[in-house]
Amino acid sequence: MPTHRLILLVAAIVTSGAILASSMVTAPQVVSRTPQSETSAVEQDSTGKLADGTTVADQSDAAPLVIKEPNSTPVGMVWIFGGRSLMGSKDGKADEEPIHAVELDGYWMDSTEVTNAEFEKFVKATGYVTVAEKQPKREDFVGLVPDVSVIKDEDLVPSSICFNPNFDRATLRKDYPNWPYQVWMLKHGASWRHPNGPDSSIENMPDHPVVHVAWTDAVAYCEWAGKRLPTEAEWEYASRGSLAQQDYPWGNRLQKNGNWLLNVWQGKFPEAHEVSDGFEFTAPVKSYSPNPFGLYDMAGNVWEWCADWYQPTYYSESPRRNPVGPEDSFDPNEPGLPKRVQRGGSFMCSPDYCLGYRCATRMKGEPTSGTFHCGFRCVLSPADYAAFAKKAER
Ligand SMILES: [Ca+2]
Repeated sequence: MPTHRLILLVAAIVTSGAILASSMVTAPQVVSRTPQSETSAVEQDSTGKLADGTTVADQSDAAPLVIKEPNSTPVGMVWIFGGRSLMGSKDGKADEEPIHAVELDGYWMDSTEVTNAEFEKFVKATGYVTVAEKQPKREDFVGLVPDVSVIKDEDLVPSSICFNPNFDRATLRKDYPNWPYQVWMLKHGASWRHPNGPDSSIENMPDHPVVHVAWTDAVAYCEWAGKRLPTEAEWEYASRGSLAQQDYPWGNRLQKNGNWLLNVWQGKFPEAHEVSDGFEFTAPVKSYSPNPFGLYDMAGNVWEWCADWYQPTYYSESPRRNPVGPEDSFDPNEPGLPKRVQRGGSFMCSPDYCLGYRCATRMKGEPTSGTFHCGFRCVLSPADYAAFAKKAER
């Protein structure tokens, strides 16, 4: 995912017709349903045998999983019953392996991505200003780019990342690991209020997912709402909707009767955007059918921030019960830049680009960079319910 900080550098050093600076390009990454029984775990057959060959009875190393919904369902959320599921895939990049079993206690999850209307309510209540709306300082980039002096003064203005439809087609090099920097641009004045730049508005888009929110902005919203960001394991578990090892949140097909089941990119990326699903950018939430858990847009529409730091090898060491991610991050494509996990893909995803809409696909973003195709949704643990309910009375 392009980052605000690096795109500033690219803007400074890329001359017309040139490709990315070699100093930035490192080694390519090798890297509705209610449970049939509220006592049954995900992906187990009628005998209790799980997909990884173990049984429910093996879950004896800790307190019983929280499976049954302990309180009334908060408005706009759905209960994700606890259980066991296989996480990861052998069909994607190396960071999706190894496939491993995780056990999660139940939680509530927003049924949709946080919308512009919801985010506006937060901003009006708190006066919060997002990263994209603030004036960046040159010193903000010390340690993150080799030489902050190359950043142009005119780029040190409130801005965020958008697609550049006028990218230089003659010099596009998809064999470079960071080639997306060639088709993304820092747009001055772009923010959650102006998703496609200062001339755009969300006036008629209250039910679209909010975008141009950095991870830090999403966390601030969650704290205000009395909720939190999902862990990466919670996100994938919820995405799978209790369906074992399917490609997408509802099964293995992207279309039904010729109709698209999600908002993604049709056509060759980034040259041709056919928009045959009807949405060039974001779609209103609930434009497509939910997954078996009752969650909308768990594939496509906008990427969603997760709580975890990103590391490509984390699955080799992930604890089984309620994993929360590594203690710090590492992205081999951009070493030195901290990255948080993003999931679910967006309207910019296509089969020849990122396949981000697969349940198992992992993405990462620098926590203070928002983009025009990334938003978030929240979760709530039973342990936090009382505090949430108190806040909800506001
Ligand atoms: Ca679309």
